Amino acid sequence: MSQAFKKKNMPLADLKLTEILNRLQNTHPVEKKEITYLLGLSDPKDVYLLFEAAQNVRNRYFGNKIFLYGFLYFSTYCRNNCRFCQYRNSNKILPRYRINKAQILTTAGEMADAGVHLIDLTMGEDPELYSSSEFGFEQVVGMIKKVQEKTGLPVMVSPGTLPDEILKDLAKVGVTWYACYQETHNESLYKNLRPGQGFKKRLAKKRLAKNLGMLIEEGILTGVGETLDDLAESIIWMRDFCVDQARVMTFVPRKDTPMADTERQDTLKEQIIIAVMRLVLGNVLIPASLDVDGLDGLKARLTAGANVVTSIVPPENGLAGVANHSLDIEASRRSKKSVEKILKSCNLKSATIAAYQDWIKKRQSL
Ligand code: SAM
Ligand code: MD0
Ligand code: SF4
Repeated sequence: MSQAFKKKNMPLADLKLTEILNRLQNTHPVEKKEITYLLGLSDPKDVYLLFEAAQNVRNRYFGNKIFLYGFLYFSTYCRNNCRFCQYRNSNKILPRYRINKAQILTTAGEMADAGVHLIDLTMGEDPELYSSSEFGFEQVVGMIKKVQEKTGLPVMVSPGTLPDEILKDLAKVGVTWYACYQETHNESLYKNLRPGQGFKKRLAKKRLAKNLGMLIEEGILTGVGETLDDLAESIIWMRDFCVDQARVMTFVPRKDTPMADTERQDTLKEQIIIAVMRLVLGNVLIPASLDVDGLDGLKARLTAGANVVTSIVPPENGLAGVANHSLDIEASRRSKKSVEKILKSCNLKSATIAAYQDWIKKRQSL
């Protein structure tokens, strides 16, 4: 059957979908209403075409190679009260921890020996940071520098909004990534999610970090009352800011928080957002986080076009996740070994460290 005949007889919606997917796969511009249309897909046949197109784009830039991030949550204390987060200051029930410099270095070394490509050093906005104790900022910058020296790996910091001077110190010691998630680019929804934290301030920290030469990861939540228009706005913001890594995580309602009774959204929406991010943003890193559904959720996110497995947490170190405090960690299901089994089943494999560092270098030279 000729192409023309096939096209002539295709239902309008299918014609529109394949036309948009073809245009996006050839990195042609796309309008916001088309992004919103893709985000709203629900027919399994259409969603399959969307994921197929996203995989084509991922494979074009990254082949079958996947990057792996070790996750080291070194302080779970926080001064803020994000309504979605179990680590919010007002939650006095959740046990908290700070791990000391020696243990951070040992754990980071173990992660590097296991073969991750990056160490993600994450913390709450720990009130101790503003003191001169071991967890004071100057100590933390020194610790981060030591992690880089000891592991020889790039480091991502996910510290929330730091004072400008500290961001400058981190850039000076060569920190590669700054991750600070806006959750949404709808300012009123943001204010509801992160009360008392400036919307513009959070954006400005990413801008400063970028100007200091750091790579930027932006992140959004889905299942927090956002609209398709909000999601499209966030993806357009990511494209225009030229983020280097773009993530979406399904909100996991946690007990003892104001959003505990929110109904948990199906993971399919996160998959669709990953795929649309891949098509609109192209050659960026897109995480498949183990933190939302654990190892069982990995294949679905890779099928949608993700190319980084994040939140790899070694067992027996007393370390926690964020959305899920302990899911799959002590069962070693968030280990590199367990992840590589899933990669193999998807005809994917972990990249070499050299390939990851090469991607970083190229990105930094843009
Ligand atoms: N305290 C730092 C901050 O807020 O930027 C870093 C901690 S962690 C990386 C923060 C991120 O985890 C949030 O920006 C949010 O995207 C995600 N997160 C927190 N709680 C979550 C939950 N219950 N479900 C899904 N994602 C969550
Ligand atoms: C993850 N639990 O990758 C981690 C965390 C912070 N940079 C990342 C949200 O899912
Ligand atoms: Fe604190 Fe970050 Fe959790 Fe907000 S998301 S309460 S800033 S740890």
